[in-house]
Amino acid sequence: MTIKAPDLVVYDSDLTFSPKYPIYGDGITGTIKIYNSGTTKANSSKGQFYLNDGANNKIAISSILTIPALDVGSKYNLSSNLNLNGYHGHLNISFVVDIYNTIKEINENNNIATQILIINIPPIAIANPNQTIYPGYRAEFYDYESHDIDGEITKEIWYLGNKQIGFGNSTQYTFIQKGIYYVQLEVWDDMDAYNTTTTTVFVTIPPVAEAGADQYIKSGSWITLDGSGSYEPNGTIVKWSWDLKEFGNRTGRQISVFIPNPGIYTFRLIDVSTDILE
Ligand SMILES: [Ca+2]
Ligand SMILES: [Ca+2]
Ligand SMILES: [Ca+2]
Repeated sequence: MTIKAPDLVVYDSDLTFSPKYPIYGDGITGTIKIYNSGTTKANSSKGQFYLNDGANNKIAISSILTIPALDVGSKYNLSSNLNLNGYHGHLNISFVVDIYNTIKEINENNNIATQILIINIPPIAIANPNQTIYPGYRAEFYDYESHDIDGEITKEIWYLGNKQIGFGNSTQYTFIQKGIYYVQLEVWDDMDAYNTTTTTVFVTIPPVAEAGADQYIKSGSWITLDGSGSYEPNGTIVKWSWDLKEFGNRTGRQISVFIPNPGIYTFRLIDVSTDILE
């Protein structure tokens, strides 16, 4: 004797998600195919998507959805936004058809489909700090602290400009021309999500130190040293460092030194630095 009844059926393999490999924060749509494999028409019924948490609780992640009446042998594609805000990692998602059991079916045990959905958190790219070099010098780049909280960094790509690309944890590049260069680090995780960051290279002409002309003074008087003639092609000099031998080291654009005794004194302006050059 053939039982005359409908049979709503869903299959695990028909439960799909879009996007297929979502990253955290994406809107996610669930889709399920619902069949009537019974021998009579199925009346309209209700279905819902659930998240099965680790403690065996079913958390509703869609509204209650209406499935229209289905003729024998027909199927219905049902899609819904899934409310998965705050969840990530491997998620066990189910769809249940005829949730209120308003339809008496040939088989009541084939009304749930389950799939694993993985929501990936993208990696964070962190490169070395900005740096300043002179033309013709080599800048070095490091993947300082890039990380992926739910997986691993699997690939690092450096975009150095001029179509030059580097790979791996560190790379280097020689900059010939002065200018400002933006080097991009792109890091990928084991779920094929990526993140980028930029580190800047300032390629600057070195400042020129000018200590001023030789001076002749009487012993027992003050001499003024003036570094004002120093210049910096790309910026402003903010620090002047003097080596005054037995009179010590001093800093300042203009400094005065008391010379007690006759003699020849060589004072050197050993370094000038700008607001951009460390
Ligand atoms: Ca069924
Ligand atoms: Ca039922
Ligand atoms: Ca990840």
